[in-house]
Amino acid sequence: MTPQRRQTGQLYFAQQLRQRKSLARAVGSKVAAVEAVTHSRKDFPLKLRLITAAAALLALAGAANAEEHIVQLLTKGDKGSMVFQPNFMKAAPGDTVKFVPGDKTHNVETIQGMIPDGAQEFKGKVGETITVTLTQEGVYGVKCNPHYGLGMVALIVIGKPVNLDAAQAVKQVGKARTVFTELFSQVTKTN
Ligand SMILES: [Cu+2]
Repeated sequence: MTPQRRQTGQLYFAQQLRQRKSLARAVGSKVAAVEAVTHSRKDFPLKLRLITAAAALLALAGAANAEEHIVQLLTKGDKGSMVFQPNFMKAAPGDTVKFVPGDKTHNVETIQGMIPDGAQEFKGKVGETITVTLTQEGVYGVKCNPHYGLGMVALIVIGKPVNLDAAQAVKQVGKARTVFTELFSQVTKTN
């Protein structure tokens, strides 16, 4: 190895060390756990081990922070009939929401125009439990299709309500109009 290459190598490892130290500060003790796993595989090249450790850390950090929320779809709820319970929720990007029908008459689906740009629409079958991961910031308006006109709707706020105006501009059906008016007022009250 020429002196110059050795120096480059030393620089590389100094950089790696700095990166690992800042990563360690950011994620704390998880570094030790991940490194213990990757270092036990001696046949792994060092660079690959570092990359693997960084990827595992990111996955760990994401999984540790994401929460699962449960929403029931009920014929008779605490606050009346044909309801999502709860029908208003604030959550963080990356959180999951599990929609659980109390009986086989309800479904959940996104309402057109009531999800953030870049977010994916979702639609469960009647009686089906579905779990969705909401990553885009904004409000998500959902309905039970058979009971939409009876006001069976819900609003989920992920991070900042960036698409609030667009969602509020969507024309609603029957009792869903009054329910959404109340749900939107909770967004402005709590933000
Ligand atoms: Cu329903």
